[in-house]
Amino acid sequence: MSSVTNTPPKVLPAAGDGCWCGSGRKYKRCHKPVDGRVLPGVVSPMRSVPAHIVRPPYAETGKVKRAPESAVKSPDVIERMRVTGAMAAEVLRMAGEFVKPGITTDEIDAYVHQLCIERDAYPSPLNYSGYPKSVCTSVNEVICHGIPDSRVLEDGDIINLDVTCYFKGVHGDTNATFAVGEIDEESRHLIDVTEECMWRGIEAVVPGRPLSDIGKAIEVRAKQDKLGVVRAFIGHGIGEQFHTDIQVLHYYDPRNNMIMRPGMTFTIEPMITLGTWQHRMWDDEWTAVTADGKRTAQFEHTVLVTDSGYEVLTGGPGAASPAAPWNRNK
Ligand code: HM4
Ligand code: CO
Ligand code: CO
Repeated sequence: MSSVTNTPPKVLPAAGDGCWCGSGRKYKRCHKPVDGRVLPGVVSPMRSVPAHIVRPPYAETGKVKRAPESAVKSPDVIERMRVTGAMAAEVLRMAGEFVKPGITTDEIDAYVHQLCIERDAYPSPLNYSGYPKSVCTSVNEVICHGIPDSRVLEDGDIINLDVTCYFKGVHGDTNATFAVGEIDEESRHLIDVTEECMWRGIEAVVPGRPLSDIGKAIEVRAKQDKLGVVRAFIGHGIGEQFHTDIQVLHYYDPRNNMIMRPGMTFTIEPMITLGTWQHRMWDDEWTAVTADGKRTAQFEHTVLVTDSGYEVLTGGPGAASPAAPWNRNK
């Protein structure tokens, strides 16, 4: 283990030689950059949040201590979650409008950070388990939790922005995938089907039914187009804590059998791929990429189970809706 390192040397090995990292694998099968894949850039220092903004408990230490939290929320918590959810939706919409070729993902982070603090909200990702930035920016084959850095967006990239705000003591979590300039047909189709998968999942939210209905609906739609469904990252309960113990799988598993009850709040956030569902983790321990390097897209909403179905808490103006194209002829 003494030779294991995270920092590449100045002189890199030949393709067939042992990797510099000490893994024992050949360099070309380990850390050799692959043409067309996303390269990590430089991560700027952590941004500060003005003292008057109320912080979640992990903000100072980076340590997430899970507290007991009821799955069914009180009317007061639900009302606060509507406010915070609408705020997160607005920040996501504005951040999406900011996306264009030539900007860096760090500039997107600076913008999202500013949009949150000017609304007196704390950007939930910041220092959550030590996450160093205020938004997740996941480009091309990055599945989720991409860290904003000095990488410049290129015409033809796709980018997911995952925004979570903490305001009035509750979190609102929503994400969407955006085109950078002109994108190819296959990427456009991936984005459109992924958004539809999210809505199929949301429409499966019915009180008295098991959570597994959500994953079933998503998986069925993805399979129609031979697309992959990522398994390692799942939707989650949300409320006074960013992630609570409700698990929302995006594929069918009969063991995901918790019954949906009015007042429950959770996210639905399918990650859909052009190839494999399997992932690899970068050395930063955050950035998850597809194992085959093919593109992936994601959409997310925070939803409330109601007496008759669902309410999207992160809807707001600009969000897609069940009136979207795939539902128009129903
Ligand atoms: S951390 N986004 N997401 N996502 N975490 C910074 C930005 C982040 C997550 C996350 C989806 C599902 C679950 C989780 C989670 C613990 C185990 C600490 C509660 O971190 O469940 O975190
Ligand atoms: Co999110
Ligand atoms: Co989430």
